[in-house]
Amino acid sequence: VLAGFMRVLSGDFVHRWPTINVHPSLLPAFPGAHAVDDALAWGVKLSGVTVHFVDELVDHGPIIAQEAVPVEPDDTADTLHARMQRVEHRLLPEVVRAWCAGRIHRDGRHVRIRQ
Ligand code: 4DW
Repeated sequence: VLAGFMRVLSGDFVHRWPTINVHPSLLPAFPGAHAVDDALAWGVKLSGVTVHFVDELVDHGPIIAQEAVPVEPDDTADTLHARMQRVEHRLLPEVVRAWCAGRIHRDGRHVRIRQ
């Protein structure tokens, strides 16, 4: 499980070890290391959090869960990031729990979580 891990893992690694990442945007919008700044600069009214399987590319693997986070008019990177993190701290453990319980099923890019 990656959370703020910035080194790119090889395809060999991530295909051998299913790997999950949390990213502070609604992918495929704003991939990369500066997603919160990029969303603010673009002027979007809604961003969010994505939990996804990691593949050999960056911020590219199949999406497991997403939740929207509003961007407020006076947001700075700090206030928006804090709002994102409150969601990340709930969504990532939820997904990890589902993975450990064998409730996540993947069919290509399509992922389902069984309740
Ligand atoms: C990720 C990875 C690296 C950078 C930005 C985002 C996404 C999460 C991730 C970590 N390791 C991964 C992933 C992924 O999605 N897919 C694979 N492995 N295969 C990034 O920008 N890294 C640069 C360093 C930035 C910095 O230190 O600030 C870099 O040059 O590697």
